[in-house]
Amino acid sequence: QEYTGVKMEVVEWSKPAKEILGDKLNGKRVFLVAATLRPETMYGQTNCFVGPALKYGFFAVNDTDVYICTYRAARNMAFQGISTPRGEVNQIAEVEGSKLVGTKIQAPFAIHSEVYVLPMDNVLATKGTGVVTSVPSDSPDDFATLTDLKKKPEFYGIDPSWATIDPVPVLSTPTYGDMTAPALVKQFKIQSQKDIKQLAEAKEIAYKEGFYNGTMLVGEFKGESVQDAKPKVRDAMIAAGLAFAYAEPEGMIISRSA
Ligand code: ZZB
Repeated sequence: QEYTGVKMEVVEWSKPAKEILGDKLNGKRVFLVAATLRPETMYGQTNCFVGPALKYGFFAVNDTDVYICTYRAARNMAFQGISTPRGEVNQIAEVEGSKLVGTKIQAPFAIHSEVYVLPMDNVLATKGTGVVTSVPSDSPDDFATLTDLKKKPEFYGIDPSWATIDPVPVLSTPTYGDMTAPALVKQFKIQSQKDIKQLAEAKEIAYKEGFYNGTMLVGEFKGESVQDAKPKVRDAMIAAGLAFAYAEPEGMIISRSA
């Protein structure tokens, strides 16, 4: 599975992360790294998700940069030569996802250029980097989770101001218009992020609709088909130093149609 690793630079730490980290990072640039299959939707990021109970490592990937992701992902990156020296994992700190919540980060290519890290129950430790960039216009999981957070901020332990950004139209499909995920969440009567079965079905449809029938509404490739724009957005992000190719080894892939 070929993902795009999206680098989201930390702008301001959450209080708990700041306390834990102290001066461990001395002047390094730190990025949360999200694995996405949909680089063309990055214009519509409204936040980023971590699993509150998952462990995240801080990995020095070279002399200047630190990536935050699961250990498993850091190991894959080391073997893919994304970090140097090749094959070596250099972990400098570890925190629980819940402590990263409330951290402000840069969202590459997004219309809202700075967004917050928020909690999502369904983040899998076994897929991607364990960091998920959230695009509620086109990802049913993201829309359902963001809606949960907006409804019950105290329950999820977040400041309501971290979840105020609404879905941003990114692409349009003939059947669902410019808000594919909200339309599917409604159609499947999805109540929350706990409706895992319906969410999996909605995701499959959102992927297919977007890919085969979608037209870009924003960005450099506005007016082009999603199929054409997808690799172009990815290449532009990589050229800008904001992303990299990240592959998930065979055999570790979790089936998409559960
Ligand atoms: C942004 C995005 C925008 C995504 C969208 C999807 C969609 P899949 O299809 O099951 O392989 N993701 C990545 N890592 C994880 C994880 N560890 N746990 C849970 N979700 C994860 O999943 C790939 C997609 O699932 C990735 O692409 C990421 O969200 C999320 F408009 O990135 B995506 C219809 C989907 N739309």
